[in-house]
Amino acid sequence: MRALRHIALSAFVCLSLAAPASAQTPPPVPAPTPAGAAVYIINPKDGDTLSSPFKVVFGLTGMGIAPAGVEKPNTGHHHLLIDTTLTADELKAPIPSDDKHKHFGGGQTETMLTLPPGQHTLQLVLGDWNHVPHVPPVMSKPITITVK
Ligand SMILES: [Cu+2]
Repeated sequence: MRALRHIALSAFVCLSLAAPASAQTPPPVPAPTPAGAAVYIINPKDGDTLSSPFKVVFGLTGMGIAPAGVEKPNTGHHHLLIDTTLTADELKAPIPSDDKHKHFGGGQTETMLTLPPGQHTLQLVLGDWNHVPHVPPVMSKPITITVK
């Protein structure tokens, strides 16, 4: 009886040690969106024709700006999508970082952009401290501009 109890205990300890640490770390929980939150592009305007470099000004109401890495309720940082959009699956994960997905993790509210001549779309998406869009996502209406 005593030996059996010892074996059972050993088996339990082994199983506990075998569990990888990552399995115990829950995935990042996306931050909830407060009612009335909206993000929008102040400049340029939809349909504008301009030359590079040009300034893009970000607008946000109903929420605050916090730098990336700072977890604070009802805040986030801007992301500019250039000639792309986020799929339903992508909206549940950290926003990629490349030429089409620009992060403003320092809390910036404007940027200078240089784009090749032609038509382009711009869209803003707010991401939480972990770069994950809020639930529901706070996204601007996409605008189309023409670069001379
Ligand atoms: Cu980000």
